[in-house]
Amino acid sequence: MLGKIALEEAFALPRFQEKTRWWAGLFATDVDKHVAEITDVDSIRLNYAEKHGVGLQILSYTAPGVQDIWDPKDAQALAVEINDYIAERVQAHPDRFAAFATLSMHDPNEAAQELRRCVTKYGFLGALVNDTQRAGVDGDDMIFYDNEKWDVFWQTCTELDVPLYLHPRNPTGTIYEKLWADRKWLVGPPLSFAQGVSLHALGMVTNGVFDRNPKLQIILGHLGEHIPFDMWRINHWFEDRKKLLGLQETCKKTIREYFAQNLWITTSGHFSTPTLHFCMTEVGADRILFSIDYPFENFSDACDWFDSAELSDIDRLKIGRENAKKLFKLGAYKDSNA
Ligand code: GRE
Repeated sequence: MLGKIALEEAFALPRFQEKTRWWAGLFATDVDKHVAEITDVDSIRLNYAEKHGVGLQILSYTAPGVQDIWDPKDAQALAVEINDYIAERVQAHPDRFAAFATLSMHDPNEAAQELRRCVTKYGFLGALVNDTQRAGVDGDDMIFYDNEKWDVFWQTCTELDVPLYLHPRNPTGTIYEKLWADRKWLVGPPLSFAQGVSLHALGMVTNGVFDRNPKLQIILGHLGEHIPFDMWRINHWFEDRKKLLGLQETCKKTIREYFAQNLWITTSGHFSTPTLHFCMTEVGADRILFSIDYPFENFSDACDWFDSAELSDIDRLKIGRENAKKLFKLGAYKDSNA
């Protein structure tokens, strides 16, 4: 399929070669190739896109990124630097690249302001945040965005009418020591990423973020970070037990209604037809968006799979590009109507 849109596509700042190598060493089998791919915002990924029918790539700063920086001033300075950098790269290929804002999430007002700057000045399509923000004197605290303090930020998202992609980051500090240090192979895609993001997303659901901000749109990668598989069980416990015990006060709708009205899932890093079909049943083809997760995954695995997956033409178009066109209110881009 031509003109696919991909929206969990990472880049790194060239000046962070060392950090990029360290992170790549945890996940990539060919570190040099990974570093070259993630630092390129030009011909390497444009060539892959050309070959595999990706029309538009919505780029975002790699994990753990600014969420790893517990000094608020340093975090804000880096976010601004990243946004100014990627704005320039996107402007060089506006029909092929777009961007999500990178945000320091120490302070809801500051995050809202930087999001507003990126959307109004640069035309960014929303923001991507790597789960909780590290904070505190030694980085061992974690800021969640699922409490009322963050409503000012969520109001800005809805006012600007842009979604936020809630992306994973690695467990750190005490949480890493207590839960993951002795089972380090489960850090990342096998388990920790989905656990972190699903906790945060379901925290937003149960703490009333979507009731207070009914227009808010949140995107989850990796076919929903395990939540669709548990939909029946979550719904059963919310509706039949927890709401009778008090959850009703902060969470008026059902989990399925939040998925229909506020949540989106992408295929990033999860190229399985049975799982996609399952998600189409549980979440619906109207809320699923194609994505790759480049360069942690590659274009051919994602695109060859998606282009030949057993799907109706209508569903392939919806998931491959039409849903994203509507969500991001996109104009023409390369092969947008091919
Ligand atoms: C990511 O999307 O950021 C990511 C990593 C490491 C491994 C896999 C992955 O940072 O998808």
